[in-house]
Amino acid sequence: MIIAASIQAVKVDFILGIDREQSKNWRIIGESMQLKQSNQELLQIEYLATVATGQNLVKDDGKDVIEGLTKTPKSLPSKYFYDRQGSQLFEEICQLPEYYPTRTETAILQEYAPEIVAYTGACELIELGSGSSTKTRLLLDAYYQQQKSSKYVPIDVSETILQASAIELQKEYPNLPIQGLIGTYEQALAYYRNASDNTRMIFFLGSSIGNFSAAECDKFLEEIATVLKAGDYFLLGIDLQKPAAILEAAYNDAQGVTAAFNLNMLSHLNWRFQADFNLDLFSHQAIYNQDQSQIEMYLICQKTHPVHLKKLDLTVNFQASESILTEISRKFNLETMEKDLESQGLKPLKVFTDPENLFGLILCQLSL
Ligand code: AVI
Repeated sequence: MIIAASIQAVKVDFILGIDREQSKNWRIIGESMQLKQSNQELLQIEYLATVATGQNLVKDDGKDVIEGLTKTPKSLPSKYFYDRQGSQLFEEICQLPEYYPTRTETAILQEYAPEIVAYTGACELIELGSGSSTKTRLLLDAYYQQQKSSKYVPIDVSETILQASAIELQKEYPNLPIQGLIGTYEQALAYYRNASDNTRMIFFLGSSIGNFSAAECDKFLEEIATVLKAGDYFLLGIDLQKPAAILEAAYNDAQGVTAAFNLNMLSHLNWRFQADFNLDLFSHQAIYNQDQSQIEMYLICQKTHPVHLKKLDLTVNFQASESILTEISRKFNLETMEKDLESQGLKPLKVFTDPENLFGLILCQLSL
């Protein structure tokens, strides 16, 4: 959903259950935080909030949980994977032998980052869903070496990860201005609607776009095209269609990290909404839906029982074998995605892939 209200960066006191105590290395300056003893001109962390309400949209009121758990079949929004533990588990998933997307995209960036710089020239780099910014370093290195980056803007909902990676990055790239923004993609895009004279490249890596439904994906690309000005760039990472066996192995790893990641969503709901999910009564399942070209992750209930979510004043009855859909991860066809981008005015300039065509990176430019 795209937020119509205008967005500005403001200080808020509580996000995702993490309180300001954890930010004792930070001091509040006006509407943002800057790291003590850091080069204060160069590193800044801000929270995105709606101007109209002053409300932070990362910390929502759980309406989406009520909606998902009271309909048939049940589902939960995948954003609830990412509390502190969930973000940590996702970092572990990225290192798994079966989970090829991260290392394949990294290899593509290793090989082609200098070519991407050659296409775009100097620009402001805006990363949606930056996480620990690991792969980003390959791009930053290439831009930095050629003195082509004017600024790096990592955007993530996780305050802890954003702070930690921004501090690290500032040490590694001491002359690079970094403006970390804590918030959702929607907030970030609304914030970036303001025109800027600088050339910008928004990048969205890791095939996170695969976690959007087809309709959300169209809306997202439309919004990207609205936010950019003619001549700006968009770099998109997408996981490509491939045999079900490879995909199902990637989402059912032998060490059970993906299972822990999926189940952690219930722990997250437990602390956030004072719920009493018993994790032993649910199991992880990931299947490839060939017709929809998407991995579907479920939590399967093992025994009929009620669950109470105190903060939401909600009791939900679960039947044995009943499933909760927690995530879709769509797998794309490169040509179809190029057409979709083009139809939004985002003209594909170059497609980068690996030798096995597992993963693709598409560099686009908003039509002049
Ligand atoms: C974040 N996103 C792109 C991951 C994916 O592959 O869809 C999330 C994930 N879920 C299970 N493993 C990884």
